[in-house]
Amino acid sequence: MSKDQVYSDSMANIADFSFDAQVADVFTDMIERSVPGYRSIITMIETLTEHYAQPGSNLYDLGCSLGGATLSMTRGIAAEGCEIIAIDNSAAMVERCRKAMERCHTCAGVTVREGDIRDLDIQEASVVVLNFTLQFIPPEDRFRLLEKISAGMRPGGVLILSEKVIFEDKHLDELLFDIHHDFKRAHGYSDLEISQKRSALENVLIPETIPTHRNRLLTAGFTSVDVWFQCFNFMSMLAVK
Ligand code: GEK
Repeated sequence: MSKDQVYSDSMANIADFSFDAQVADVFTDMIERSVPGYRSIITMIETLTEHYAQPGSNLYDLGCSLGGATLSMTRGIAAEGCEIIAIDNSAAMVERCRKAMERCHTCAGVTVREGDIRDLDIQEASVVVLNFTLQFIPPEDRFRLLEKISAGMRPGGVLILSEKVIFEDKHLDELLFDIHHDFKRAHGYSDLEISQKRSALENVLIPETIPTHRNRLLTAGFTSVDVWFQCFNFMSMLAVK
């Protein structure tokens, strides 16, 4: 696995973060050292897929990056006749994700598409994964996207929504922000790397509170919504149709 050193040298100007080839080349190392609980969520997506995938249905990995969640979904499917659609709008990610799927023995039913998840047609879905992707969608587009996902889901299907979050309680918000900083330092990032990456993400990754996510999912048409995993200021929710 190539080591993430994208922000290790001092930069005069810090451009907005983008999922380009430089990021795609080190993405697995970057996300594992930056997102507390990422590996646990990826592992549990296999178990959740086994539980929720319905025969003859579609499964979607929206913002698939290199296909980490897609691979877990392929391992979890026990139902017959399922298809997986993995989509990302970064050409660099899609190219590498396609290569990973070619090397994988459980991935025959996977189609990898390059495109914007806001334009994707979603139908007959039993499992939809938004694993740290919604936070990169402009806030004004989030409700419409979730409503479209809900409308394209079968009853009893599930959306797995993982996000970085903020907290209404100011003390807790600052505490978990600092602890996340400590997590990154403990995983080998310098203070310079942490602060330069934070500046690059400032206008690109917009986190929201857990109640904001919960209320919007309920309004978008999901019937049962709650957090199933949380580690510091990173969490994952299940939203059942
Ligand atoms: C994982 N789910 O490893 N349309 C399609 N893709 C998009 C869009 C969009 N509008 N906006 C952003 N992306 C993955 C990790 S990373 C999370 C997801 C992170 C894509 C973007 O190109 C990137 O690959 C992904 O969403 C977000 O389980 O880096 O924190």
